[in-house]
Amino acid sequence: PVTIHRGDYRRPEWQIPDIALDFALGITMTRVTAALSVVRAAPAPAPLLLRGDGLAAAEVRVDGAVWNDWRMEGGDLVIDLGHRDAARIEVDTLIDPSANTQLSGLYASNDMLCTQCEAEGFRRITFHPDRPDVLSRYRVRMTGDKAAFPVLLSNGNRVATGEGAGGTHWALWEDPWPKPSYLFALVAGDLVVNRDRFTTMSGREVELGIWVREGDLERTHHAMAALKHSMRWDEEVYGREYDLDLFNIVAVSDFNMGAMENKGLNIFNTRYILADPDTATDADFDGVEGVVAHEYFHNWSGNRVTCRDWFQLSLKEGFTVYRDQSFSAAMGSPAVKRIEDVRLLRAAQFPEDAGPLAHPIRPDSYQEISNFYTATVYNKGAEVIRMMATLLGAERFRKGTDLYFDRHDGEAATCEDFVCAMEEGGDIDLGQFRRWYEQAGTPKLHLALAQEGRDWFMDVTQTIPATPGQETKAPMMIPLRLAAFAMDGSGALLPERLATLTDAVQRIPLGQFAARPALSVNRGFSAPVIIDLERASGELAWLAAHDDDPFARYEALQQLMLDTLVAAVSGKADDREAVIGAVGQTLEGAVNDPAFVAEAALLPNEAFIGDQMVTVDPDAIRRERLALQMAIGTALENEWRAILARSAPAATDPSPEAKGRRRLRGVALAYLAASGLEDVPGLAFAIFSQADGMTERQAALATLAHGDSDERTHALDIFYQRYRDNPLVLDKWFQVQAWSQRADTVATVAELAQHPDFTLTNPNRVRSLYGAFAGNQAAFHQADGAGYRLLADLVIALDPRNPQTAARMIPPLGRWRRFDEGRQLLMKAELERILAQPGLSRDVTEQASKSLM
Ligand code: HT7
Ligand code: ZN
Repeated sequence: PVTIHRGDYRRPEWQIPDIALDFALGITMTRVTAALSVVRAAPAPAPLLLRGDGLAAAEVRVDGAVWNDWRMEGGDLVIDLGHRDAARIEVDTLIDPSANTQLSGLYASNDMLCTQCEAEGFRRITFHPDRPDVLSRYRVRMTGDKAAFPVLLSNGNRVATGEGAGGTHWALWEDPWPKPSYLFALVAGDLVVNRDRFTTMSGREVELGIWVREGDLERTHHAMAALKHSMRWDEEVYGREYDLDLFNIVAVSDFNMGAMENKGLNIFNTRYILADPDTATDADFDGVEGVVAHEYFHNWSGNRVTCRDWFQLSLKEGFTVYRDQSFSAAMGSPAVKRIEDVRLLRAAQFPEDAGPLAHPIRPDSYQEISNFYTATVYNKGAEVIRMMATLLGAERFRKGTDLYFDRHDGEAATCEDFVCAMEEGGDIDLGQFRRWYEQAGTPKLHLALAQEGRDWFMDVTQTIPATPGQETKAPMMIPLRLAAFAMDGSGALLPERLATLTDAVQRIPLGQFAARPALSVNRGFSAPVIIDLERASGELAWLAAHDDDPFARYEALQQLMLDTLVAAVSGKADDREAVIGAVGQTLEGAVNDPAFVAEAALLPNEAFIGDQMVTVDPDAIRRERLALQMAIGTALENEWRAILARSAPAATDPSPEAKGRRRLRGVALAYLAASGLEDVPGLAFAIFSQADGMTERQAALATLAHGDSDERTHALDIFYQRYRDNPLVLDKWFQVQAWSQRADTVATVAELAQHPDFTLTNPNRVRSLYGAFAGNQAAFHQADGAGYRLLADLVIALDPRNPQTAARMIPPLGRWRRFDEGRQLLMKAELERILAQPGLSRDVTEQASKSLM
């Protein structure tokens, strides 16, 4: 496979100011006539290279006349235009959307046609340079059967419609904003719309539409509210106004990712649009709000200012994730949102940064760009933006973003452009900070308190692990929020301050104290680093109860739990009583702040416990975590029962308080279930049956699914019968079983893969079973390798149909270095078996071969 290097970037030799596309739509045959007005952008007489993937050119016309001076190079079309500096190129292509199982390009989902062009799907529709630094104004004419496709949508504004021959109709769309091909979109289908309006800050009226299949309309209201909140928030916080008269969103069932920010026509996975209390959990509602915001925010961070090349992906994704995180924090509880974001970072990004697929947020090379839509580019990318915001402060950060948007509006920019705008707008030198874009690996800070007389210091040693292709690292610039407390209750000794680390070894003065202070460090998770700090006895419990930063309180309790679990797994003495005491104390806040208490009381997940160990022992981790859960459940039984005894808030109440109470009830039920009390299956079943919404119903079902009761079988059956016709809810039925802590989960997953409702054609269904299973550490890593075999079988079966989704299933197998020798051999054997398959896609080849390195 060909490797593409960031350093090889060359400016495009041709620009295409205008594109006219004519689609004669059909599910099994669509004819595309593309007219590109090309203009030479480089002095050298280079031929015009138009990328194609699976296309055949029937005829090429230049300035209206048939042109023969062209050739195919692989899938690409190369046209020799001699010394012409400008031309109108016309090419016809025929495509079969029904045969497009990759879900990239133009494809059919149910009976509708839709597109997905990021990153390189446009070349599967028509020949085009298909690189993000070629920006064009698009004019799109669509013709189709009126009965099959009553709704015809594309980017921008609909400027004309009409009736055609033989029961057809057409629509003409024009997008006034030049855009790269990856933002092109088209939808044709039988859809209904939830309509609304938004008045922008300058008083312009925008028509909003969320398009779904008949029957789903009532589940679009939350998405619509989220859209309007996002539009207002971007005006207020970033001064960014929407710029078209129309903003449409379409929900499709078959989609490789969460959603896509096509200009004026976002296309969404139904999972991130449809939500009502009966079928969606609070987490699902939050997911809808966050993804709607994310795609909307891309209108500026991604569309108005786009990426020069795909190595710059984090320019739009990291920044936009930071923006959507800030938005969701403002809509709900900032502390809880920060905890959730950090938990996700640790679950998905830290392992990536520590494994064979580690890469900087701005990668240096790739074989298949779809493999780089990663937690590193997205979530670590967001942390990097957050650190700049921390270093600059809110006001100067805003100056920086204003400068960035104004300076690069209408351009294809780079990460370097963003950092330069931050430096100028924020009046700060970010020279060393740029290493966050260059170096992979999670920095580790070893901290030690030192004393000289009454003066106390924090000694910091910064190390960054070697990652593939990067053996040695230079120290990073790290903003670390810290404070120090006296544990005698006399209050803070050192109020919060921001220390900026720059050196491999650095001493930070803390001040003069009579006794060793309790250090509160990386408050609010100000930097994506791992902290290693030896604590005095009782310090973590004290911080868990008294720290004035809620995130730091959460961290202290998690660290206490983690230390206890790691000690137990390693056969060392553990301090369960301290954990029980700290959880008990935290529960005292259950009435005032149930959402925070629920997050804080949760034990660290099994994978994160494994991340703390030299060699992961999945069985011991499962055993000791369950034992601690049982101990906490039993010791605090009365408290958990009291939480469940309070009446549940109505499922229709979406307030943060009600959400927090529901979350805490789920945590309480899980603790009681872990303690093995006899009445718990009955209690869980009662909650399951009486629940007036999906949050409680799913929590009870998931709890039952771990066990072995009649109630479990009964509840799974009821759930299936009730929701078998609702694909998003049926996904949950697969998911809770794949998450199960039962010993027979591998066999259950294998069985579920044969279930009539399981299908490889729908990525949500695949993720709900296999994605959940791969995250179930003890089951996936079953010692006989059956879990590995199951996942590898899936990759092999899925690759010919949908390589993007297949490739996303490989990283769990690439973590082999972290396990014992027996598991290592089994995991590597499965990666090798995958690689031995004939005709393997570029996507899977890259992920599997790098995973073996
Ligand atoms: N920018 C969007 C990326 C995306 C995508 C990438 C590869 C293959 C399919 C895809 N669907 C959407 C999503 C986002 O970050 O907003
Ligand atoms: Zn995005």
